[in-house]
Amino acid sequence: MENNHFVSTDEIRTRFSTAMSNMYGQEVPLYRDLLELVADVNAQTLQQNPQLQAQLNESGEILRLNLERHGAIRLGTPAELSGIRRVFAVMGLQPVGYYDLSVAGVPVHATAFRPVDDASLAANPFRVFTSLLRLELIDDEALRSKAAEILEQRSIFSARVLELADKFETEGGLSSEEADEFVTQATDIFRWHNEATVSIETYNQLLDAHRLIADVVCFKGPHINHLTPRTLDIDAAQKEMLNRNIPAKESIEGPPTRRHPILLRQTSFKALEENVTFDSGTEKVIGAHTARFGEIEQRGLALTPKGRALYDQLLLRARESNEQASDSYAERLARAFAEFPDDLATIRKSGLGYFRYSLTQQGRAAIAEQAAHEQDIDAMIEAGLVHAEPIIYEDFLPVSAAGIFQSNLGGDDQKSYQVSAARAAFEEALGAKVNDEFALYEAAQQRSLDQLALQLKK
Ligand code: OOG
Ligand code: NI
Repeated sequence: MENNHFVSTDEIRTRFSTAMSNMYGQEVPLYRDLLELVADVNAQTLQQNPQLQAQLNESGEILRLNLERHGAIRLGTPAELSGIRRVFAVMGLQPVGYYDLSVAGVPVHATAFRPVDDASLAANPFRVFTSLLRLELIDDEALRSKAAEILEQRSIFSARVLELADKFETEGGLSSEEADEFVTQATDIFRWHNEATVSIETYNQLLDAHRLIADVVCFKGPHINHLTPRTLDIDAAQKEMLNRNIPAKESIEGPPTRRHPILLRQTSFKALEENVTFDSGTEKVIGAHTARFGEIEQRGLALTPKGRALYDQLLLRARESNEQASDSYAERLARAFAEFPDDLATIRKSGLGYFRYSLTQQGRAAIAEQAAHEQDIDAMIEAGLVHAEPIIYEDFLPVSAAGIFQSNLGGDDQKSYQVSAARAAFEEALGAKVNDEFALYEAAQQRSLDQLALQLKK
């Protein structure tokens, strides 16, 4: 039953992402410069492209354009992960997808907590890439148990935030005042602490095992490590970072520049070095830690398993074909992706991407005049009766995520781990199964087709 005094999970998510943005802007002032840069690039892109402007106006997207699209956190224990799942559920975030980063030398696995239905994604697309440290990947047994012990001692949730999550679960919602209190408490989980919980010796030992292990283990909580606004032109944003002396990572992750963007492209500024106080119990020393940065993303068409397989194959080719040293990575990437069709009709007809189908004005008129009948979807599109709109990719890419991790850990050590994905262990820690991303896109496409079939039968 609808309960009128509850605020929607979408509203709680919006309050939360706003609070996070304000907090992070204060903690990392360079992040505010990044937001300004993205707003400038977006304004300029729209000015140069009236058609895009009209399209974003019509979809209402224009209102949300410069809002954050995602953030990222790194957790230490299964209990933290299952607790976070409960906290995020209050703001309408569900775990989607499993990402194994160990293959790329990062000792974590991850999921994306995100809205799953069309209306919630439209209302506020904020999501959180959430990693769980895989302590079993620390070789040194003594160090491994030490890290586990340190993590056991911290508790990242206040009693009140768990109480409010309980209340949400048992009563089905929160009042506006409770939601505000919840947002304050939830934001606090991700606050930066410039005092480490360990001595500088322990920190350095963990840093040696892997920089990321030190970042997760040595602090009071899982500080937010970046937030990410959405740009309409990531190539322009990357250039502009350099123009403004923002220390950009070397290359953009993901697919190359295309007429019709696919999946996700990302770039970031490198993590800042921040002062941290280390406490051995008898003395305090000031050291530094690098972990927190800012990122920019551009999203495009969601690919089917077939499209994704092609993407993975071409990406691998570009990354491995470095025989001709004179080629830049961007050139190799562009060359490899020449094989990925760049017109929407071919992409659609080859079953490479997901689309949302709807009647055009002409289609609606034809129905009203009873001149339309159910026929082949391609024929209806060609006749101008039906429009196929690309469904936007809402998830992440493991190879890209690894690139983002690597460029922001500071240091250039490359580790490798001889292990496989551990999805079952991750889901056990989470206390739930992760949603299958392809099934969600497939369902969104199918809903539009069902709706269309219904309209054509009338
Ligand atoms: C997460 C890196 C992954 C992305 O956008 O792919 C990520 C992290 O650094 O904790 O955020
Ligand atoms: Ni990110």
